[in-house]
Amino acid sequence: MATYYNEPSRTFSEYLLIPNLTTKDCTPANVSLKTPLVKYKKGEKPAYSLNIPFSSAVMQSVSDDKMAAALARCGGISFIFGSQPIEEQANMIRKVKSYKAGFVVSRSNLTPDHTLQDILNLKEKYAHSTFAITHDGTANGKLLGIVASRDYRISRDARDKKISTFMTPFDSLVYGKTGITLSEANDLIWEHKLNVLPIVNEDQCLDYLVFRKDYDAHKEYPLELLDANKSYIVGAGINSKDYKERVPALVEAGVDVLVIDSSDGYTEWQRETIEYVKANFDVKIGAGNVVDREGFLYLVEAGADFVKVGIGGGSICITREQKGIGRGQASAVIEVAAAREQYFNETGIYVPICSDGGIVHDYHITLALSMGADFVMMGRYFARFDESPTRKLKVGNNFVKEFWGEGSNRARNWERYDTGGKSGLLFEEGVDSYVPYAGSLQENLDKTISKIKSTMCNCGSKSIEEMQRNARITLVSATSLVEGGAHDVILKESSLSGE
Ligand code: RVP
Repeated sequence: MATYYNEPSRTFSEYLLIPNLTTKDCTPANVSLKTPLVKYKKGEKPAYSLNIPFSSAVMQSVSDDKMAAALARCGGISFIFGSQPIEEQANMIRKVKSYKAGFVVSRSNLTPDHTLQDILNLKEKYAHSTFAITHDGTANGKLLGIVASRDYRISRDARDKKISTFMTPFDSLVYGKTGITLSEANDLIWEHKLNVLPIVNEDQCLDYLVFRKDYDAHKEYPLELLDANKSYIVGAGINSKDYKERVPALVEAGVDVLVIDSSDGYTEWQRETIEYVKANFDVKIGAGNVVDREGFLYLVEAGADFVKVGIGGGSICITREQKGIGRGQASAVIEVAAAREQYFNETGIYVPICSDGGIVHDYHITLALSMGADFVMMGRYFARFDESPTRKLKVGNNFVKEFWGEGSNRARNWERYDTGGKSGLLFEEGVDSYVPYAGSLQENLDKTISKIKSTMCNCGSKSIEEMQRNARITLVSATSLVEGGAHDVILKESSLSGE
């Protein structure tokens, strides 16, 4: 006979937090959102932590290199989508790693024999205005000069004028030596009123460029998520089919953390994938998605460094309608968090869990964290921003961004939904949609984070761990939900336009 769960499974909207005593030192400025990303032993520190509990979804319409750099700069992590050719995904990883806070691998390079026209072509293609001139035109060749906009006059100079005749030659350049710190580089920039400082090694080969504007930006992002080399930390999605080819390429490109991206992770395919990665590479790997204790323990015993929770709750996901599998996101997180707690008590190993999908309001994030999630993964939330990879369009009077599911025909990410057997699936599990355009990532993150911190203060908690320990969470009835919004008033126009 089938097993029945007599309690209905629930979503975040069915719960509220009850405030605890707020002590005077419990202010948003004193709240830390630092959270573990990968498993660790009691008393030790995790190899990777996030400075904000946010990750962006493993989706074509959400997480490319641009999103990954922008989110790492704010303290979170992106998992670059795996539903693309291996080399393209590896290239995205390389791009993120080369963003290196403050130190940039030069992206526009030419030789002295190139011409002004070549400069103009590159300028149009990449919108860069500083060009490194190296002996072989590569980013790490011997540095022979720099060309900036002030070195030529588009109105007067012939397009075939050789770069060697108008570049600032190496002998006239102020440069830093490899190993210089960012603040020393900045001192040189200020002393000599430079816009860019090349960093060269003892053979005069170019290592990096340090731009004045990047140094300023670096100071503005105190939560940046960096590795030991001061490059951004980046994740990547993999599947349980081509991992033997994909993982080596991603590791070679410098990926920090992998995640097996699947709508149902409680499978032998995932166990084999984790075991292969653990046996062959020194790279962290998360797995999922699961919605119960059994699925969690299975993946943890296989070696997963974190576990992703959630089936069918994603905004573009129709898995529940199509296949009838899934569970309310809140119930799934609550059960998996309890299993994690028990596992920790028994083994002393803490395995972070990620609540994936179904975040609609900012307070859902706070609830997910209170219920035991260490971080959340979001698709729709990030898809709305300038930094997401999709087109911004005007529909009617509103700007929107495109957003499609990995299980939609458009993404064709059948590996994510494959349950073995024939390749290619017969039905979709996701839709193609628009989301309202919301501006820049940072602006929106700042607002969301202020709300989370403010709620945590209401609940008397200065860290996510304290919140998980102290939170008091109540179910709400359907009628009290109505009471929670504006009600029994006639709203003015200005209030109607808010989100
Ligand atoms: P949301 O944040 O609600 O937009 O959900 C994003 C999540 O939805 C993803 O991280 C993934 O788990 C899931 N997803 C992605 N594509 C699809 C689909 O096509 N069904 N679902």
